[in-house]
Amino acid sequence: MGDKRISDNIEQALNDQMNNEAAQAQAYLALGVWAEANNYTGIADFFYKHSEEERQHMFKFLEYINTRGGTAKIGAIAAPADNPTNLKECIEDVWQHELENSKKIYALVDQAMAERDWATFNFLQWFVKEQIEEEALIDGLRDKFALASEDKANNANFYSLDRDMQGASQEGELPRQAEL
Ligand code: OFO
Repeated sequence: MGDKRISDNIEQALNDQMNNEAAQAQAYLALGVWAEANNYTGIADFFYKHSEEERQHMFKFLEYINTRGGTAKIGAIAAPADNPTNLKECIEDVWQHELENSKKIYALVDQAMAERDWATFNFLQWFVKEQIEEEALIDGLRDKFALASEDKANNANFYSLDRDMQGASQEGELPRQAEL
């Protein structure tokens, strides 16, 4: 990979974030298991897929560190937090995970800028954009949960109605003409 073109500090910070992304993957995996055990199979599927995305993020850091002549160091991953007690807590946990991860990415951007390491600064822009998308994704999940459970009495039906409307035809059906 040639001479090292990142500072020791940036290499360390990128490695820390690589392991944070691995921890994110584990956290989503654990929540997927919890959701499946509680019969939320759709949510489990969503979390399992998202765990894979976080693992890909981990690989992006790994590849970048090595490409710049540094060394990716695979560290220990802390065990995921205790299981949530209910779905609301589960979704709020995920929301906090994403907000925290965004902060870590921004701190890395600050560090790259302070060191005038423009290659790393540029590499990190992908993650800045990705966190905007992930926050929007999880915030959308929070909205769906609120619509399905909290906003109004008996509103689970509104959630189903909303899902039905997604992709619904714009063509109205005319009433059958009475057969003469
Ligand atoms: Fe790695 O994107 Fe979420 O946290």
